[in-house]
Amino acid sequence: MHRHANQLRLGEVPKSRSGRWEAIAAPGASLFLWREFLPPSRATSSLKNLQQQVLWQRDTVKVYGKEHPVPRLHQWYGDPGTAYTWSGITMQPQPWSDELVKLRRAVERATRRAFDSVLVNLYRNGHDCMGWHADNEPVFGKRPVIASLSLGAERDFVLRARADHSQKVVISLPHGSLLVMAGETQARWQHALPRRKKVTSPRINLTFRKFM
Ligand SMILES: O=C(O)CCC(=O)C(=O)O
Repeated sequence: MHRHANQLRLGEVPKSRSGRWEAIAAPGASLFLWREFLPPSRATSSLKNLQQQVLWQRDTVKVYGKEHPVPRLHQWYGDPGTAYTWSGITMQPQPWSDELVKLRRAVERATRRAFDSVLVNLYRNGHDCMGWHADNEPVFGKRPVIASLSLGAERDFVLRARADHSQKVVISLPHGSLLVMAGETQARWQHALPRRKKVTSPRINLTFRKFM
């Protein structure tokens, strides 16, 4: 992983807290990581609450006419009117739970951004994963700010430049960390959460988003 604190673009993250954010170097992308965003005990209680309380959904996607199970569980929460369609699946927003409201507030304070929806993913173990994609749906605008909170097993998050797939950045996302993807990240890069077969414990990731 490459980090250059001097490349932090102030204005995209709050100045008062900028010492806590690391800028991740990836040409054309704007990526900021706050490793110890949630104290471990708070992160662990949120992980447990979400594991129990989220109405986990198991979906399939059609690839070349064949149905495949999505290799993770998920759910979509948001304000009314924030239905989300990706890979042919339309998810109607569930109402925010108390746990999700608390997490959203903490993320909004840290980023000084408002979010109206969140995709919650459960990777049951290292066999669960997410393939290459960008969160570039027009409903999130041209330069979406997406705040990604990680709870549980530390997993590699990999980005590759659209123009040159050999240009890659790997970020290991620890328990309680908050990653912000902003600016041209979705337009110029794709990301994935690769399979890591040695990982035996679960991870929950929440990507907070805002409809335009
Ligand atoms: O689990 C992660 O860290 C990635 C999630 C992701 O890529 C997404 O929700 O679009």
